[in-house]
Amino acid sequence: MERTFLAVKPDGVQRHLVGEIIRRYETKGFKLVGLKLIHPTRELAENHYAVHKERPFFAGLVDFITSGPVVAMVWEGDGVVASARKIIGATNPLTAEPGTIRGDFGANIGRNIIHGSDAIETAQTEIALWFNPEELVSWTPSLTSWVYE
Ligand code: DAT
Ligand code: MG
Repeated sequence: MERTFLAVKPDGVQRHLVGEIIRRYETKGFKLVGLKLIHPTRELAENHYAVHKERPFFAGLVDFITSGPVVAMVWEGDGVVASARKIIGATNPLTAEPGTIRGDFGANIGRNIIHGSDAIETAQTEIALWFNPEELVSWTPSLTSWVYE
């Protein structure tokens, strides 16, 4: 089953958006399989954003993501990678559609509240970076037959 990595960034945690964000993925019908509050090290943050290391905003991005606790999550479901990104919205909250997390709660590209993996392969890499295998839980939600045909 497809899995994605989502992280409520320090701004989302400070602004008490953790519950609201989890609610959106729960009520959508996705399954939570991993969850932890973690204050990321610089090494973890630099690894996570390695693809952006040549970009001018890289240092600021790493400073920001290491500035406080992050809620790291793994969610599972058919098509969850792309769907979770749609629920997040565009990178810049100013252009993100209303109804998306960034569109509803953000006003600045450097404070865009949540991270979501951009592809199935990226998700696998990010899950392995942020979680040990034993931290991921296999379970059967009792609502499955009401969510999936
Ligand atoms: P996304 O988080 O939508 O996948 P990304 O991978 O292109 O976006 O960039 C990672 C993060 O870097 C993004 O969430 C916010 C920050 N960022 C991206 N482009 C930026 C820019 N032009 N100026 C400042 N921060 C930027
Ligand atoms: Mg990205």
